[in-house]
Amino acid sequence: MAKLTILEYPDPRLRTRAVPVVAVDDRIRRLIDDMFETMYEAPGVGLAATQVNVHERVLVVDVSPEQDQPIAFVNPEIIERDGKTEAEEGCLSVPGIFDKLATRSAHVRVRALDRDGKPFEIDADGLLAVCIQHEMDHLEGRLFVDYLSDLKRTRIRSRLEKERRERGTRAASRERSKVPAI
Ligand code: GNR
Ligand code: NI
Repeated sequence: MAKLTILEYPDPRLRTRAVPVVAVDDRIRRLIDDMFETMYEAPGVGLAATQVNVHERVLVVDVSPEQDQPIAFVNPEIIERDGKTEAEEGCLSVPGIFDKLATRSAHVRVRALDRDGKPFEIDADGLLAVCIQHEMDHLEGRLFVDYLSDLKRTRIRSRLEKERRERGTRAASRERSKVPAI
């Protein structure tokens, strides 16, 4: 298993629309395992392949308190929606930013393939429903900040770019200090 690098907003690769998985083979099973490892280490309750720069329709979630109920979805489709819910959302690709969205369905029924390529359906509500919708947005190249006002999104983008610059400067000065003076 390997921990993968999570892309961060405003990385343009997060805007890629993922293509369907053609065959659930060992490559996809390895991707699923690596995505779970990356999600649990982050830690997060969900992860879409888009976030680790793989543009195929795979997502993983685990919203259980003990983080012991992993669910992997390949080629997921929402086949029923019901109700509306407002929930505070965050995203591993938009670190440190949380905001309330009013755009999610309260219940969804999802059809997908499991890690053996076998079709299954699941009824979700609460955090699981919100999380699945959040992950399916990633597969379309959409982020939760897209539902916020332009002003908020601009502020979030500036803040993350500034943090990234500061991180980069620290790494660069550490690197420079290793270079001998002569
Ligand atoms: O860890 C995560 N928490 C979360 C909380 C509320 C709504 C959605 C999420 S998903 C997020 C992990 C992530 O970025 N998945 O794409
Ligand atoms: Ni996310």
